[in-house]
Amino acid sequence: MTDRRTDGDRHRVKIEPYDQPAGGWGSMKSLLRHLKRNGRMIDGPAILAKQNKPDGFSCVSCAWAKPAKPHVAEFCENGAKATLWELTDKRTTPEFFARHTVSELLGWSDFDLEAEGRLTHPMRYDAATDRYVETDWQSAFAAIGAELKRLRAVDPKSVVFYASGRASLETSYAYSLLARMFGNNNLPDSSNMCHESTSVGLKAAIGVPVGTVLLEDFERTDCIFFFGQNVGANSPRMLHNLQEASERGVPIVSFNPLRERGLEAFVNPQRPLQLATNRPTRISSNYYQLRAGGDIAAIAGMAKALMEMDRAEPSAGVIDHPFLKEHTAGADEWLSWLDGLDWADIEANSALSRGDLTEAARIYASARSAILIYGMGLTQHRLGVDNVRMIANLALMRGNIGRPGAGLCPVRGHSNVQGQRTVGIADRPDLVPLDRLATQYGFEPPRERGLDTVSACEGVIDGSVKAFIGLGGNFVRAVPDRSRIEPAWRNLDLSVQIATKLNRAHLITGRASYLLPCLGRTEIDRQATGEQVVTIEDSLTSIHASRGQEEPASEHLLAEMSIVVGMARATLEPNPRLDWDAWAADYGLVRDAIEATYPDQFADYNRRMFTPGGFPRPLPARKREWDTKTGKANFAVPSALDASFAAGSGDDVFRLMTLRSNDQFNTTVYGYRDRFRGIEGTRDVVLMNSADIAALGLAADETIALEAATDDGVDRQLPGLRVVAYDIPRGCVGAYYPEANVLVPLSQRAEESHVPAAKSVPVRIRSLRQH
Ligand SMILES: Nc1nc2c(c(=O)[nH]1)N[C@H]1C(S)=C(S)[C@@H](COP(=O)(O)OP(=O)(O)OC[C@H]3O[C@@H](n4cnc5c(=O)[nH]c(N)nc54)[C@H](O)[C@@H]3O)O[C@H]1N2
Ligand SMILES: Nc1nc2c(c(=O)[nH]1)N[C@H]1C(S)=C(S)[C@@H](COP(=O)(O)OP(=O)(O)OC[C@H]3O[C@@H](n4cnc5c(=O)[nH]c(N)nc54)[C@H](O)[C@@H]3O)O[C@H]1N2
Ligand SMILES: [Mo]
Repeated sequence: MTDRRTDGDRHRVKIEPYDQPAGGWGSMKSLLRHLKRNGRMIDGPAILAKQNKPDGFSCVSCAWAKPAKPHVAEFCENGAKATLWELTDKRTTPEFFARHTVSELLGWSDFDLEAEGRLTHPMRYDAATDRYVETDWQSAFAAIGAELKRLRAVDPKSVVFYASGRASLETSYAYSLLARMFGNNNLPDSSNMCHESTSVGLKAAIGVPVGTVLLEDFERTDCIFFFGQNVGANSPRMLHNLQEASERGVPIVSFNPLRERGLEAFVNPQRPLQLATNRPTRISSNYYQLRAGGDIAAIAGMAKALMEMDRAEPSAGVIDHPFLKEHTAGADEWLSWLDGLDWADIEANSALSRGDLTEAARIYASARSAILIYGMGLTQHRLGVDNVRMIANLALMRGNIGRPGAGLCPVRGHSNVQGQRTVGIADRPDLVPLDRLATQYGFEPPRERGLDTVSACEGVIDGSVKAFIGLGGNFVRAVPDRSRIEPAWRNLDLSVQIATKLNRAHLITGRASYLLPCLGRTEIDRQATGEQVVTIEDSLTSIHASRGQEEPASEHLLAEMSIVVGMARATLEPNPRLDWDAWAADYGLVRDAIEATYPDQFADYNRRMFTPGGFPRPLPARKREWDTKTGKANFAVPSALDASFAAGSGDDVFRLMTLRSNDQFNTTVYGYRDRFRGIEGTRDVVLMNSADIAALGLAADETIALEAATDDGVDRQLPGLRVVAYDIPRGCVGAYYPEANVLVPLSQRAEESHVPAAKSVPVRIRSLRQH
């Protein structure tokens, strides 16, 4: 993709190792740069002070928990970037669209598209001029409603209702009802590309599809493990919890192919003394650079070492046998599987030594309670679900679930992605109380499984999907196999995108396309009954109220709820039991409806949502009650030691990890400074081990192409990448997401959960030099 203009960050490429801690002065400088760029030097700091406060708004960046007693500034560098990016003073107006054809905009970078600022008017694509043109809300809803009614009469399963993980619980609940009343469970969400492996794996293992720790567990734990989660860039507020733990002497053990700065050292910008002296707190006490896809083997090695220690000293209680007996099923099979494992296989598949894994096991065995944290490094693999089950196995061996200071902690992505599932955005009908919805609203909900993200993509390609509604997100850019999906997308009868900023997905148009601009969460949401509050669920299952603080970016914006209601009213027949307009006017009524559908989860919702720190949803696993088929917590033996697709391929096949920089939120690129990795001014790089660079006869800084090593007749190439020598295990390479998505085949997804296997894509390196 070419760049329209040279962003201030981009003209000078600088690649050199970064030795500064996460946080500290680097984050202060970055904050200032983003205040300035978004025109918020004067009022920005006051706005940010409201972030993640009981009377303020919940951060629009990650889903990390908000404490009951917040810090003076309860935000991080990246949360501030997300807020300022939403509150920018720049606008993408109808005049902008008059100046640029859609074909021209397709040549712009992700950064440049969003940097134009907030969308201001509802727009309709006009094929004759190849431009988006202004429309009004009524005409937009009428046209969308007419098209949806037509499609429903032919096949109600031909429409997809995607959600990207930000919209509030109230809007998400209404949106999932719209889909079900329309006639399908086609409710894919970003979670399908993300923590679906968790939803499937943890439900089967411990009976809840989510993690089990609360914030207070961080204050009581004796040990923390990190598997494939990059805290410094993706959930930086957690660094405060880690700093406190580290200062108590708690070991923090990380398994990651890359040495991520935030997992190593942190200077808290909110501690003036630490900031002044720049003397960092160590985060990880032990760091194991395993091979991508090597976690099953690594955890198996730790578990085997635990078993050996337990046998050597049966009275030491290394394995919690009473817990295994009372609470678990499958322990015998698990232990005998471990018994049969060969250390040589474990070492080969993890690229870690027996000594390292035994050391990690010792740390784990010495801790009374442990928290096991993980992220995309586990979920985005062929055996992503087995990865998650392995983490659960490890926890179960020492009874580390359902007691203080212990538990599983998947770190969710979008700020309300977990909550969207809680209130019904799910392609799997077994996750939703359909019978209750049937009585509450007097309709027959569809019972057939709907489309998840990958199957929705396949439906677009094979033509069975005719229309797509996107409640936020950048679908076409975030999914795999762009080169196959983009052309197929143009055959859709209808593409509707509800968004705050322009992105590439909006430029891949269907026969009819609408771009509907909405309020962001930071903005005041005024409705007929007054200013509205919304709620979201954080990564630790706590529900919070969030109140917008700023004047909307344009008077023509509608709240996401109003847009969903507008589409519902234009599409569905009136229902005496559901007054959509009343919902749009008063979100308290929607919360009453949610409480009626989920009485145990949301008891006394309208009052409790203001609880400082949020109110936790009740989770049986926290009380050691196991809502599984066996009524116990289940061990599971994995189907292989290698989680990757690249297994068994030739020597020239590398495992590509697609990575987030410290200067992006998913497809939103804030800038070109991946400070922690020392890569600035460009995203067009491939990180490689220097021995691999030498073995291939490449030169550092040489420009190469990556090509997918998948023999299915599809040509997948990413040219123009500069080779960067990097501390990464041999055989693994790294490149940035979403640029590298073109290399990920749709077919390479996690078994069971269908999460695209974005962390070990088999690729070959093609030199562009003339020989
Ligand atoms: N600022 C910012 N915050 C974000 C986001 C963002 O883009 N920017 N995105 C949000 C979203 S939607 C999500 S899902 C989360 C994502 O947050 P994370 O879960 O942290 O996801 P990634 O950054 O994709 O990758 C995580 C780590 O996995 C490591 N890794 C790769 N392969 C493997 C492997 O095989 N094994 C192990 N053990 N590690 C591996 C990588 O080196 C990387 O450090 O963050 C959320 N928060
Ligand atoms: N190769 C590879 N692919 C991946 C991943 C990876 O690690 N590697 N990660 C995957 C993961 S974890 C995820 S979650 C997905 C992300 O996929 P998506 O959720 O679809 O993408 P985002 O980039 O988060 O969406 C950004 C857009 O959301 C819109 N937006 C922002 N705020 C709001 C709002 O408040 N309301 C509305 N309606 N719109 C808003 C803006 O227009 C912005 O352009 O990508 C996945 N794809
Ligand atoms: Mo995500």
